[in-house]
Amino acid sequence: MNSKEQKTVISTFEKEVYEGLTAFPKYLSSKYFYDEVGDELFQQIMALPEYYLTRTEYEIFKANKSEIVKSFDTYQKGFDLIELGAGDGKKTKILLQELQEKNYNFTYMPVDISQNAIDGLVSDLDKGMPQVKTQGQVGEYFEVLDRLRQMSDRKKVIMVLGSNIGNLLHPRAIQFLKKLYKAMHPEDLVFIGFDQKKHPQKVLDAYNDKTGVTAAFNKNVLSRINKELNGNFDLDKFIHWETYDPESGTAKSYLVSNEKQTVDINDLSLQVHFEAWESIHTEISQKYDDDIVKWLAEESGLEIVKSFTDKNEDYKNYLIKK
Ligand code: AVJ
Repeated sequence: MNSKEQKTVISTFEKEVYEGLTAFPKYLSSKYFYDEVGDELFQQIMALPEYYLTRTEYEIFKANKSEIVKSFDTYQKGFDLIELGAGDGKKTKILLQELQEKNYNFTYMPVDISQNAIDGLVSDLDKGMPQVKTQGQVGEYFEVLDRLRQMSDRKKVIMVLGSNIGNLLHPRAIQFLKKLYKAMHPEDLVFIGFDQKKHPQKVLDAYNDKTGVTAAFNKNVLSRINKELNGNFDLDKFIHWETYDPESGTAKSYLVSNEKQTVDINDLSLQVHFEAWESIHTEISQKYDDDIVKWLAEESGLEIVKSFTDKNEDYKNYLIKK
């Protein structure tokens, strides 16, 4: 093999798929669930009766919108409202509407890695809420935060909704919060959602819906490997399996091979062998309580100011300062 002729750029996806499927035990990152198909499946998940997270955060915003936006800008001097991983903005619109009605001076800055997602959200807001100043930001979270810190001295309120932090185990969550800390001026705030520990069955049901949408979402990483790396996974030979450990608060998703099989991934020149019932770990969805969130914040140099929750305390949004 001539290395000069083989000078192909290896993408992060290729590298991580190779690493994860040659490791023992096997794993793949949940960030690869999200392509056009995956985004659509996640929209369906958010509408599932079992998936309480989105609905509950929406209810918390509706019930507390006035107090929430007051806590963003106590001195009414104006601020930038930055949302990391903005999605379709349905929940955020409640807060934007409230800020608008109460005449707060703010600019909404949704941040996403996908130009497409940002374009869609910005044009939707320009139509539906033309009075709200919106500046979409495309890029990696921390690259954008860096850019913003250099750009303006305005106060920042950084939102991370949907319990997105739950995809990180505690050490990586602390790394993430430390990076937020570094991007913050002393008066800046973080407004962040953490899904709470609850009846273990309710957690399991949220990630194992009857209609199989979550299973399809989980298997979408295999579809992507088939499409993008020329693989031949047979999706019917893997089952979606969810576990929840009430002690650690960690929900985990797996794809389990239901027979001994070999899969080819041509673009990686890789053959992957599966024993019968061997697993691929694909996602963690961490659940929290006040003590854990307090510990994560303290480890990162941050401090909880207050929190907002629903009547079952299924989900909490924390206002956090430096
Ligand atoms: C978007 C990461 C918060 O873990 O609850 C939903 C993703 N995975 N169903 C979550 C997800 C399966 C979701 N987060």
